[in-house]
Amino acid sequence: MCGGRQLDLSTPRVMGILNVTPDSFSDGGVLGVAPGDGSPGFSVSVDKALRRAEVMVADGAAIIDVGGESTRPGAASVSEQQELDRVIPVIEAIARHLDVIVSVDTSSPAVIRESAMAGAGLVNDVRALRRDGALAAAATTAMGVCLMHMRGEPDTMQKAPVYDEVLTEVRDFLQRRVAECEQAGIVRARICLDPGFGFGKTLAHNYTLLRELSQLRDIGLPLLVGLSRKSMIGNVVERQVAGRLAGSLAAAVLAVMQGASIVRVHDVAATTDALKVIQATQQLS
Ligand code: YH5
Repeated sequence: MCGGRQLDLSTPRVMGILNVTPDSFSDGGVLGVAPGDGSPGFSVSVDKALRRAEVMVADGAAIIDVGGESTRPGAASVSEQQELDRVIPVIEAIARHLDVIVSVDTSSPAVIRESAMAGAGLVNDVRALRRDGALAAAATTAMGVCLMHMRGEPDTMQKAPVYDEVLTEVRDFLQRRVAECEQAGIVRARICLDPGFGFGKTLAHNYTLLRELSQLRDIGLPLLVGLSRKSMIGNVVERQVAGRLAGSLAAAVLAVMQGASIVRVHDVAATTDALKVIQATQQLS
């Protein structure tokens, strides 16, 4: 499913988030170092990123999701070259040194192609390969793809989203994208699906989707969910980003209990423990 490698989804897996943006919401760009030569801009400390990935693998991550473009509303847009400069060295380092599947969080055809050559096994695209050339780029690789539902674009998506029935709309969208992928030559064994929590949805939409998540299993493909530290958790527990772990774990457990195969999280060790408790409960004796 994922490039040269097979991802075993017989038990749920943890995807660890590795942001390599200078303005990332959750880690404040702690991986960034000033270029130090007086040149403008930002360069990623590959070494720091690799060390952080190493800890996530030791903590139980099966996938490391490397992202160089912030999808936070209002975030600065990133040129393709900037995105390449940020993510490719990090992907190369992780693929070379760690026994883990590397995922690239991107919508850009060039980044998809270069990431595959650098050793990434999965494309995680919040735009579900809708950008010009992205579908064709992914098809020429052997990578897995995660197709996520998003209404609109990050800058505008939270402006009063309205759905007739959110689950039906998300399901129909994902099914259409799966059909497009298959037509482009991406076989179903390479595809996983994501309802896109927080992307063009109100709080009520997000909780409807979480409650009804099991219905997306009808499509017959593995489900990935990203709930970690999001506003839908923060709004309910009434805490800032740093205080959202317990709420995020509850949401991850609810998703996995409804059949989610992959959970995308910041807190790998804690989430791995939570999933182990689910697995122990489901083990027949
Ligand atoms: C996702 O759900 N999300 S980036 C705001 C936060 C905390 C976290 C307000 N990429 C997803 O993680 N890829 C992102 O606090 C994703 N699924 C997939 N497949 C947003 C994010 C976040 C935003």
